[in-house]
Amino acid sequence: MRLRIALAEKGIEYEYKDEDLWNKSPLLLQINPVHKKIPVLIHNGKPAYDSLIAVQYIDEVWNDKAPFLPFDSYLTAQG
Ligand SMILES: N[C@@H](CCC(=O)N[C@@H](CS)C(=O)NCC(=O)O)C(=O)O
Repeated sequence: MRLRIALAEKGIEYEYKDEDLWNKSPLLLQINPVHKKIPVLIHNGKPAYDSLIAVQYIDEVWNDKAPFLPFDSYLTAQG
């Protein structure tokens, strides 16, 4: 949900793929071979995983829209 909200907030169109966590797809195993977890954001053919890191990635790449996070590194580190 975290990624879907972030993508919606930025107005980004995307393709959503459901994942059966009891029978993980070859795509998931290929793009997140260490953790094998969702969500994974694939952008320009490259994966970003862990939802918080992917949200930060979205915020930085689509930086023409209102930011989610403060630009002050100290504030960001404080969460
Ligand atoms: N901290 C990670 C947690 C990811 C996570 O635990 N995902 C769960 C689903 S919500 C998962 O893929 N579970 C499958 C498994 O552990 O094999 C994030 O926020 O992305």
